[in-house]
Amino acid sequence: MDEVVISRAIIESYQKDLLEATELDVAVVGAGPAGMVAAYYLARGSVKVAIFERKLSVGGGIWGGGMMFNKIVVQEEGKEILDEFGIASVRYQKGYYVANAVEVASTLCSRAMKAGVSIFNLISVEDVVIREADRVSGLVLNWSPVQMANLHIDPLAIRSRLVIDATGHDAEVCQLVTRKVRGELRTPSGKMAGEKSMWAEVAERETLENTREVYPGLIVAGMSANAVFGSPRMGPIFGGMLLSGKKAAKLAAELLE
Ligand code: 48H
Repeated sequence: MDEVVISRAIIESYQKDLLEATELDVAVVGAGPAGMVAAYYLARGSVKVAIFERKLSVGGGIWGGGMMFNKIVVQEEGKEILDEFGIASVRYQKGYYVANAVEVASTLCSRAMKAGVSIFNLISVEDVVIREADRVSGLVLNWSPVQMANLHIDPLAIRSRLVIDATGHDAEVCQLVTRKVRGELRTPSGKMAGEKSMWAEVAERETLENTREVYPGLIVAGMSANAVFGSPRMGPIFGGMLLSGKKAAKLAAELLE
């Protein structure tokens, strides 16, 4: 085996994937449950979709379950999505199902990739591209270690017909838009309302309602939807995240038509 051949194989293969991702139908920011589910359903509908994930690992907040007990809970509707992905869950009592966090994170990732999603880990979205009529039409990317080391290195950009902000509690893409782009988010105040304290029942319902196009070309999904619209957090129940991802995919597919 030749080290240089190994190196060339990696460089050429990665470069091909990244070049392919410079023109997308949908760019998803964040490989947590909402982002991976959204990307999975889009890819199954033959939409060209990639996920950009800041961290080394995908899965976002799934792995740690509740307070590091690596189990998550879903309700009846969430279980249907786990079933679709072939993820095992055990009925705890009526309306409450428990799944293994490691199985959830790894299977969502595996099924999304097999459906055709490209996942780029270790890449952070540091800005958006804006075009006519103040529409989000791409992402500005940099290596996460560049941000971590605070190096002054200019980013690169990709074009995308739609962007899904699935960045979790911080709703980073929406924050960028409110800070740097003209116009307002489609929230009552035009700004980000900020996430509220825990109330699982309301939070789960509202996550789904809040999954919308919040700015032309920008859909918000998962926990970031609640941060944008001022809804509560829900703790380690994940049905809302899965359902929000599925709704975001449906919305994106409709908007692409
Ligand atoms: C690239 C980025 C950037 C960026 C962030 O936090 P997540 O798991 O998000 P969701 O919405 O899919 O799921 C939320 C859930 O995990 C959770 O936190 C719950 C249910 N909390 C309830 C409660 O009460 O606390 O994943 C978001 C992903 C992460 O992997 C980030 O690293 C990534 O997005 N990310 N990737 N560029 N600018 N910002």
